[in-house]
Amino acid sequence: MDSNRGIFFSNEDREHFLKLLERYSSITLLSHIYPDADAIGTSLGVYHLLKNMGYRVEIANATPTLPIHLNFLDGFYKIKKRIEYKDSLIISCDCGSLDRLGFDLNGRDIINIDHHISNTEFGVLNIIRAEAVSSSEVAYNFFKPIFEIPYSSAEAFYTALISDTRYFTTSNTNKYSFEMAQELIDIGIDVGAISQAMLRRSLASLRILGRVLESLELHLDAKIATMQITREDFEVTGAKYSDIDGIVEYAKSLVTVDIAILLVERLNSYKVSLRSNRVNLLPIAKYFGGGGHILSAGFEVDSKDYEDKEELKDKILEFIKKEGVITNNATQI
Ligand SMILES: [Mn+2]
Repeated sequence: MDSNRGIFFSNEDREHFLKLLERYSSITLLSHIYPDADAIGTSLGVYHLLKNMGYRVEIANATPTLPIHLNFLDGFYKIKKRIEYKDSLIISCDCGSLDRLGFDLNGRDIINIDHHISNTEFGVLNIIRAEAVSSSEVAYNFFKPIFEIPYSSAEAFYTALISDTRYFTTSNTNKYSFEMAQELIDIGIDVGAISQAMLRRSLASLRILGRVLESLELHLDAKIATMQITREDFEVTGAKYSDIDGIVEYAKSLVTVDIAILLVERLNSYKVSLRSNRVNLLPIAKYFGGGGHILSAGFEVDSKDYEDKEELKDKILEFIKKEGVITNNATQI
């Protein structure tokens, strides 16, 4: 990733934002369904800074159960399951497409803050920087010249930053990630305490991890690793969707592996996560109707379009073989 550029915004972008804000008496912060810590952290961070400026703000997410290890964040229990404000300005955080917000937003003005390269630009104002390591990096850099960043926002933005960079270990981590961390530390956040809180996990997440690791298979000279989670795995372990966040990284960590694939069986669909250290995954995700980032992408397909998940797995592997996604170059270190 290009590490020579910070995240930059023009004055017009910020003026446009402030103009939109003037037209509304209330604001609703949203993030994508089945949120990760970037989605929750970025939306909570923006929520706190707008509240701090005296705006009337609410925060909501359409997912029934949120990742409980984020409960240390100020405002976590204020996140509603539905939108209560009737005519509020919507601010979407970390969400690549409108359907992933999970609410009917017909006729609403949306400000779209994100870092997914595949973002469909569904906002009246789109504040999108694909080079940002987290949506919180986009939000933080956008707001810091115009609003004070209160402690609770700093904590939420930092949580989002360490989550999307996997504690500053992803290949897109750069000097700006650390600069942002330093500025947030200057606001007074306790990085040790945040990391310790973030590293907590539920018993169900450990139980399901054991089962997922059992499912590991290697393909194409061990360059591809697949893992799966069945509905039975969820039932037996009591795990929620939020308990499997990051599990795909275990498959990616194998020395031979260029692409890690996790297939998750849901009620009427299969959700697939793709991870790599060096292969562009977007062509695969897009072929199956999804999107994401270059090295971290995914998609969801109707289960009725496939005999079973084995057929879906074969189709993905077939596509990878046919399109030559894995080249000899790609495996050189
Ligand atoms: Mn993100």
